[in-house]
Amino acid sequence: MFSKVLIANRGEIALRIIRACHELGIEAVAVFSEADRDSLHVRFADEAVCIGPPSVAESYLNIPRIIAAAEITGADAIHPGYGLLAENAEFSEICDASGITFVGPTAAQIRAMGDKVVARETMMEIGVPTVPGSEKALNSVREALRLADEIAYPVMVKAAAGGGGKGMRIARDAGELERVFGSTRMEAQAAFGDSSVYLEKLIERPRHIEIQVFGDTHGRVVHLGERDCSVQRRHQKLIEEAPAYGLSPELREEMGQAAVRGAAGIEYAGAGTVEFLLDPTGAFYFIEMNTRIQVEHPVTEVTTGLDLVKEQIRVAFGAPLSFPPEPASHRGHAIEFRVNAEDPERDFMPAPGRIDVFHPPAGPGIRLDTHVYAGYTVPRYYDSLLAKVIVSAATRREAIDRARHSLDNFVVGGVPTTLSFLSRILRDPRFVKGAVDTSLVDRLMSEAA
Ligand code: MV4
Repeated sequence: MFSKVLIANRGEIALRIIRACHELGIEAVAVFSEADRDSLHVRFADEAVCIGPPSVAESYLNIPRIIAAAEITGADAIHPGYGLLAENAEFSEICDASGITFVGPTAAQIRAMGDKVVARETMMEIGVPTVPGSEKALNSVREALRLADEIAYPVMVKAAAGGGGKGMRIARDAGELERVFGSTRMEAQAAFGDSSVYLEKLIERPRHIEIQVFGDTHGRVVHLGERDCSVQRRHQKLIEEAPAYGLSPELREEMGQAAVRGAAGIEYAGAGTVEFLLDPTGAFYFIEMNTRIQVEHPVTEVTTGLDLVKEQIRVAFGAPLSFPPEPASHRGHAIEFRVNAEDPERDFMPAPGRIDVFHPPAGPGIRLDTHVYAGYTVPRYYDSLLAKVIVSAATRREAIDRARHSLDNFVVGGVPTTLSFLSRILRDPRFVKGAVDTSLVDRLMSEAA
């Protein structure tokens, strides 16, 4: 096994990875910016290296500094966590060239899934259902108009380099498509330095269902079930759960097998997530594949009993998957709530500052992934995630009850948080019934509090 792993991240996920290293008997090296000196990931690591000023560009995205930190401390591998450098193909390549194992996919796999047109093409070839639309990037408005007539309006214009909701627009008729085509192209050029766009049929009122997949370097690929991440606001997930409510065992298995085909088709090793849109008729379509550990991985850990971060490290070392060849067994229901330092009264504006009181919930069926403590100051330079509360119980109904008590008894003083908004969702009859789709949060927001 590796003897030392560097964690190129911060916050709760850095702590999560440090714990996984320690359980595997591996020393953990933290890197930190000048704004993170007092962070727990620095305190809990075996060694810590300051890599620069607060801005991410100068610290957590500063590849030469991170590689230097790994070389100075003699780390065998780098775990990127999520966000930051996790899906940066160049970083994966540079780790390789430096003789450091990147805990994640190859640069080629990151590139193939990062370009959404290539990802679509790849999945179509493998036989994974994709949304009706482009087979390649569109070269002109005329081409777009012709294709839209073929698949029928409404359609979506999406940036090939986009993803996660960035760089996409709806067109309900030809006039709108003519306008939207040019603006999406310009926006894509400005945001990603790549103006390629493609077309998809608009799937209305979809659920966001994603499948956790895992591969090893010995040719085995499995899926570990699905997560429903439909409760989102402006493409920020607020609540994620496993299993997805109301899926038939047949549909669940069909989606799982499609995801495995996709991952196996690109010889994927490590943790990955295949995202699907599930329409109200029960048809599902591939939209994206994420080649990293995700924020919401704990709900899958809780329902399968597996440790996905330890598994990532083992697989990166070259070990075969540690779990038996039978399909993963699942127990009960898990729901994750993201608690952010944001003000729901002010359009969810990030609200950094000093946390003077911090009383998180605890007890049976409650897991807390956090880097926050009383006296901690949330820096203004990074995302505003304070904690993930993961509740579990035998049934969805009991998990919801447990969540209500947990969130109501979670006291955070000093900064506004999204706790009250999460509580509101938990009491919404549509959520409780399991009638979740991607429009729930907007409808809740437009209704009086
Ligand atoms: C779509 C769609 C409808 N039709 N594509 C948003 C994030 C990105 N991963 C893909 N997204 C969407 N793609 C087609 N062809 C609707 C969304 C979408 C969405 C998807 C999942 C969860 C929440 C969402 C909220 C708005 C739009």
